[in-house]
Amino acid sequence: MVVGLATSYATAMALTIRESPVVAVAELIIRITPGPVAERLIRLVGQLDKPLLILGILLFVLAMGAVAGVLARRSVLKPMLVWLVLAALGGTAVLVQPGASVIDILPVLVGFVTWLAVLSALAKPLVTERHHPELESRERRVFLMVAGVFGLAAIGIAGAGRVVGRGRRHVAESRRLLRLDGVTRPPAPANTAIGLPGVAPWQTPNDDFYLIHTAISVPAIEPMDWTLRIHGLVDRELTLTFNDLVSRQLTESWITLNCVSNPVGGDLVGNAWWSGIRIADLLEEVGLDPSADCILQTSEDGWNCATPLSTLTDDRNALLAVAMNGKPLPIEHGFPVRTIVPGLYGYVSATKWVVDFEVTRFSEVAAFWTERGWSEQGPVKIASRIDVPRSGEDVPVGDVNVGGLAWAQHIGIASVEVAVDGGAWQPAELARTPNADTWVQWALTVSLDEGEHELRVRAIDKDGLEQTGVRRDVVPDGATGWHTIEVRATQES
Ligand SMILES: Nc1nc2c(c(=O)[nH]1)N[C@H]1C(S)=C(S)[C@@H](COP(=O)(O)O)O[C@H]1N2
Ligand SMILES: [Mo]
Repeated sequence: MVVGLATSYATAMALTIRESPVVAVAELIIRITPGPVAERLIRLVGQLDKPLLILGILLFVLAMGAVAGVLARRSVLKPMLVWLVLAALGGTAVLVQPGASVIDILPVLVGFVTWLAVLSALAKPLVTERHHPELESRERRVFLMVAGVFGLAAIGIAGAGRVVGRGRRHVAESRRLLRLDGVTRPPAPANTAIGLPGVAPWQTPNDDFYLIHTAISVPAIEPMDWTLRIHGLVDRELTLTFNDLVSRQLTESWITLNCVSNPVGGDLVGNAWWSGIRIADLLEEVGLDPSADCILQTSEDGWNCATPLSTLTDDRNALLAVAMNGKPLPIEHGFPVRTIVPGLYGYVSATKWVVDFEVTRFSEVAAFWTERGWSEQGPVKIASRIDVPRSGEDVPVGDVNVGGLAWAQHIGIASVEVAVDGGAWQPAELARTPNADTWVQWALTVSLDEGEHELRVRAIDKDGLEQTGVRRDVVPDGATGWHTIEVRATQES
């Protein structure tokens, strides 16, 4: 049990910026404990509440280890069930943490596999020698010795994990202490809300913002160690430190970020208040060779993408962003600096942990996703989705509120329309947006008779382009098609 806790702790420390699964369980318990109960307990033990909780969990887990050990005398399967239940609890606690990602489950898996392996290694000799009483005391000594060695190894593993992870935790602390002059945190403009419950909020909180990256362990970069080198087809190469960057003119803007892998109706899209430095200004400083047509951006983790120069030099706010929703970038979202280009999918533009800009030509470069069959150019396609009602939901007969979001970045949405059962397109009411680079909430009321109905949505942009109903897959340059849902109108509901 101890060895499994140690490997799981070491994995969490070394690979993620999160605490160990035991701490996640403690946090979950705190979250689900009713207020009055928690208050009474805290009055009882005061400041010791959290250490005692962790100690309690560890004692419980150790007791379960003893139970698994006893069970292992008679059965191979039963102790496995004990480990499985514990791993499921730990896994659940880890995954319900705000901002959790799939990788956070890895420490739990490592601990689970360790439990299985170590218990079977320790218990096997004891099980086979059970019927030879004269051997038992010797076997027992061997068992205790081996268990002791494993125990010491566990302490070593946990310690090593802490040392490896110290850098990561230090970066988290640097981020917490970082003050960025000029970064503001305005509330979402009031008229951006359509006021229909169930529609995703217009401003996406950092913890709910979708995460896409190829890195297993996300880069941990101290702001003071960060540099960006701008080179290639330029007149004057430039290497910027973090202080160089943030001492420049700051630009802030509401921008919606889209993933090319977002299926029709999907949620790999979010809208935030970004603060950063305009890339166009930096490129003016370095001077561009007229033969250049793109920038090959590279992340500290080696991921790269090629972005058309035209989108980095025109009047849109293509940014080297340092803050998201008024806070330094969360580490998983690219701390300390990432790129944000309104109107382009993330895979061709939104480099997190960006450290290198090579001004070059598309014909000269191969980028991570374009080498894997995705399109070289990735402008965001016009899209709309229905958030309310949910597909498959029962709704009352009569008036039903329908609502969702739509976007046509850098052009803007002119109208959104809904059709019931393939009938006439009915115009929805639109909320407002501060600019054309964000999504817009929409809603309307439709009238439904009893029975099954199909609702679909389409958007029309300010250039008059109608969103196509032709269904296309996300590969190679983004999905198309109308988001269509099915609901049942009933008298009872
Ligand atoms: N370093 C790095 N940056 C990256 C990626 C990545 O895999 N590695 N993925 C890109 C993709 S495909 C998208 S959609 C956005 C997602 O940004 P987010 O995770 O902050 O939402 O980041 C982009 N930047
Ligand atoms: Mo993406």
